[in-house]
Amino acid sequence: MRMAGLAFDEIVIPLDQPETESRIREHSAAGRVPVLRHGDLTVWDSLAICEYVAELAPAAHLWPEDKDARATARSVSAEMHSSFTVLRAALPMNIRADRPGLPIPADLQAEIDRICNIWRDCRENYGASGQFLFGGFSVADAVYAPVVARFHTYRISVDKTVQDYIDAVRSLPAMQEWAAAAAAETWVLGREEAGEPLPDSTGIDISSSPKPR
Ligand SMILES: N[C@@H](CCC(=O)N[C@@H](CS)C(=O)NCC(=O)O)C(=O)O
Repeated sequence: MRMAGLAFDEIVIPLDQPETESRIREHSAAGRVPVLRHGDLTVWDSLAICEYVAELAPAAHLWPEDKDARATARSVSAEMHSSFTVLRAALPMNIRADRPGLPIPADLQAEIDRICNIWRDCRENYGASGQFLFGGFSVADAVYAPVVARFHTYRISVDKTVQDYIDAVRSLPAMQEWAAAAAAETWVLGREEAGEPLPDSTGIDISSSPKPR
């Protein structure tokens, strides 16, 4: 919505708290965030929200104008939405953390390779007019933004084409605001930051290290 230039109010619901579920259910029976409320309408699930925002703000061209590019953008967005379960579990998104050197088992590397191939193919075939997967910023970039954040947090090794794309996404003011808001949060996410041990480069259980603010 920031990229579309739409004004909105944000209600932040901290995850992994005793009241998290009931607070989310005040807004959506699906029990998951994000949820968009627009007048009497509730739209839930990130991809449905992206589709709705693209319709609300046609001037933002959140889907590519070219039919083939648009179909490819929808395909890679749907693939992100429905796949990469190993990456989601092994590299939890934590935009304020800095965790280089995590071991990368073969199944995780396979998903990383698939994502890099998607980004490279989109950049090479459709991206010439800009810095993003389909040139100008699109829903596909929004959908992959959390993966960009993970690749940076865990310093995943990538080639120049992919690194340039990561840098472009991370340079977006909206992305920097997102990172700054996360850095200012005072709570610690149970699963990702304090719960399950995540080995760092020395193999030490970082869950016993001092918590970030
Ligand atoms: N497919 C959904 C997934 C939503 C989802 O799993 N959201 C998580 C946070 S990323 C959530 O709401 N968790 C609720 C909880 O942890 O209680 C989407 O993309 O909107």
